[in-house]
Amino acid sequence: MVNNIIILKLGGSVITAKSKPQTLNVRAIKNIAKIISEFDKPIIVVHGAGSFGHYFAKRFRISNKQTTSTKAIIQIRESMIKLNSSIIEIFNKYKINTLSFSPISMYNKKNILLHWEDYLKKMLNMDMVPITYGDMILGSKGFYIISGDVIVKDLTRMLNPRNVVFASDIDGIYSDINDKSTLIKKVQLNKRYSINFNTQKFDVTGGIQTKLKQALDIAQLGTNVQITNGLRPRMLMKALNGEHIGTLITGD
Ligand code: IP8
Repeated sequence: MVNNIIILKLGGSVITAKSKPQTLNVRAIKNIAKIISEFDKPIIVVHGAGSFGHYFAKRFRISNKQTTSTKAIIQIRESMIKLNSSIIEIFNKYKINTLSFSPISMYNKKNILLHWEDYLKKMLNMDMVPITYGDMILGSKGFYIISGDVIVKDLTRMLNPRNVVFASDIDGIYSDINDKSTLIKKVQLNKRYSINFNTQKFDVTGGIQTKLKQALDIAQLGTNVQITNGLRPRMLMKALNGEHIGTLITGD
């Protein structure tokens, strides 16, 4: 029996240099690896695509449609494998027991296969850190992009974690991204907010806007979500430990 599971989504804006194709943010990944290596609760990590997968998705004009273009599928998947391996390499240097897998093995169409609940819990019981990522997976008419944010939501439904943390390159959700005094500390379901979203260069899955939508869906499942800054290690550590920092999204 595993309790107190935490799911951490590492946004592409944290782990990659978002405006430079296929470039890692090594420093940020090292800081995060240090935090995870010292963290004492069961944790699952899901990472985004940043300037790896999104760059190629944009180049091949793949967004929310299914595709049968083998060239696009292979190129996008290859870039994600590269990104994931680089992250794992760094995590392993920090002695994290990483166990990484593509969501392609976890999903059947839109659903996570039921036996994965047992797999993941067993891994967590063995002190492993399961790591997966946004990728291209098989749908009914071809391959489609599954965002890490959607994976987090599906894992939440399956595992009922204590807390979900979305680490982004900003402190949380702002009413106006250009005015740092407008950080929204708490977002509650069924309340109205006026939010001005900016668009990011390579993000084909919708950036912070999709994140907020997925976060609201997760809150609806009864799990609190924190959107916080993954480039600020202390802030991230606090969020993982359940402190209210950044934007808290709750169902109550
Ligand atoms: O960055 C997108 O994942 P996200 C995955 O979590 C690909 O939205 C392959 C673009």
